[in-house]
Amino acid sequence: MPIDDDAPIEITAFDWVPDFAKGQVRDLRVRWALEEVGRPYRVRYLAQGQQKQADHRARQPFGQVPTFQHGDLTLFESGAIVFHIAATWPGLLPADAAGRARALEWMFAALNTVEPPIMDHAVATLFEATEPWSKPRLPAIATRIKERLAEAAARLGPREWFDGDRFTAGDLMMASVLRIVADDGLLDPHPALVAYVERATARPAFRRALADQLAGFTGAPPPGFDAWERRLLAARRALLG
Ligand SMILES: N[C@@H](CCC(=O)N[C@@H](CS)C(=O)NCC(=O)O)C(=O)O
Repeated sequence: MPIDDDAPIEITAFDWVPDFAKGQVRDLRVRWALEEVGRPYRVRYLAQGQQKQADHRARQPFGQVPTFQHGDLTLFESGAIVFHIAATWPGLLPADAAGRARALEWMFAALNTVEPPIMDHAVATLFEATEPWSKPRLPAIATRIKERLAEAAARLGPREWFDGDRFTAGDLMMASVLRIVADDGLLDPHPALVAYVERATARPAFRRALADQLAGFTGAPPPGFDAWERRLLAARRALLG
């Protein structure tokens, strides 16, 4: 069935997350892409826990956000959603087939090569920071991140964007993934990556997307959250020295 490009767009996002996750929830990538291509959207906000209920699982089988609804099309997976946005409206993909393929290549590189060790780091130093297996895992994770970042920096070289002088959906994903560890100082050995993330996140579309995500956190934490967060953050501090 053809998609009506002008059909309304609705995404899902959380109405509350812990402070450490604010500005990192993956609906930001979708908001950013929509801002880049100039498409308005509305947001269906979920309270914590609602993502696991049947009506949301009908949209997202893994019980997560984001999802994206555009006319009759419902999508999950931020990468697939950003690609759909980039393929539907101009602004995030070059016009030539080779350039489009390379943008897709960088989207996969971000999600499938660079993000996994970065997420392992987040899991070990945050979500599973209190678990006994996290500390022994850290050196191996750190080595893999170091390797990936050095390789990414080597490829970026003096380029403005990964495929040259044009920002694409590939950069949107690479910058989204790299900025996860920017505040931990892991990019600091590579000033080119630091500058790349700064360049990407200075884009007006990113600033609007981030402001809108942050403005959407109007909900309340689940009961018992404070004690849980205090335990996690203390364990994180102990792990990271
Ligand atoms: N690969 C998925 C990952 C989605 C994901 O990890 N979503 C997180 C927020 S960033 C979530 O909904 N977590 C809550 C949960 O798993 O219950 C995507 O890129 O869309």
